[in-house]
Amino acid sequence: CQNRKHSVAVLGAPFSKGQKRRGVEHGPKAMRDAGLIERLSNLDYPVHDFGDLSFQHLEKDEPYMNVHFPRTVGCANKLLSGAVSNAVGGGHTTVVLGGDHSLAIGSVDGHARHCPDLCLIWVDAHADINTPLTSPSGNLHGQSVAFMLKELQNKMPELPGFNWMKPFLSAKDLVYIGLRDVDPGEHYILKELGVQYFTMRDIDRLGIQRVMEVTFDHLLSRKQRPIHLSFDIDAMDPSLAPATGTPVNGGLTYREGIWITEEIHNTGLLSVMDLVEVNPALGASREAVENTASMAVDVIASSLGQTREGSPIAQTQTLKDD
Ligand code: NNH
Ligand code: MN
Ligand code: MN
Ligand code: MN
Repeated sequence: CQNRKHSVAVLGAPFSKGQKRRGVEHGPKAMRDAGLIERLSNLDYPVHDFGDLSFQHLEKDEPYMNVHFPRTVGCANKLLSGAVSNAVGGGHTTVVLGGDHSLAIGSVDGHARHCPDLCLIWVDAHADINTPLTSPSGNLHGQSVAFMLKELQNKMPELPGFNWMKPFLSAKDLVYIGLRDVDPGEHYILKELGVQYFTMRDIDRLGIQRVMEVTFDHLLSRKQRPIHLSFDIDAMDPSLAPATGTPVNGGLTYREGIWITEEIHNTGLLSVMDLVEVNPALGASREAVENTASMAVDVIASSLGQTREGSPIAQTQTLKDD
């Protein structure tokens, strides 16, 4: 798992069975239509678009306890884990386009296979740390982190579709940013495990600059390590990203969102990122969908080095030729 990456891989994960609303499987197309690949091509490394994965459709997938589509979600994540592992192994900074947030299970798992010392930054209105027993909805996109954490191993029932993976992450290697809708069971787990998290209230109090300083202090002060950024578009304020399944008022401003991603880029340690929960079927208008997709593209481009002060690289040639 080397730190120096010279290219970007884009992987589409058109997957929606981690929740019950239709349309989030069209997220990858919406972000591509919003000019993602062109925007990344303007940065200073080659971009490889590996297209979209095709996930198996399982005919019979009865709920297990209150959990919906366990085999379908488990099977899709197994495939995604392999794909992410290959992309990281190929030396690419990898971008996974969702799809719903249950795909982070496979994405972070595949990343961890190559980089076992990774740390995870989860930018979201939600903590996605319910277990199958605490989940109020039965949706696996609200449980992704619980599958990763070693500390929750004995709290997790054996779910059909998930026997290919084992928990691989410690609670101390995880930081949340943007929380504002946390279920009671999740709140209990966060406190019990002593997870570092920053709610929107913490951001109001400390400012986003200080929040990022404390985040990196927590994750990177002992050693430099690869970063996995899992960015749920619903972390952003619904005025900026309305086309998503579970919008919550009072989210990140545009400048807070971009500050987070610029600071992550500036560490030089970003290894894999997910951009999830863009749902083109849920915008009230075409404009609402386009705004959401465009916000997502800005988040990705900024994570990969697009700056607000511009870059000399694109200009140099023209100036020299004069
Ligand atoms: N916490 C709720 C649940 O477990 C909602 C999760 N929804 C999300 N998470 N969009 O990011 O179902
Ligand atoms: Mn989420
Ligand atoms: Mn969310
Ligand atoms: Mn750069």
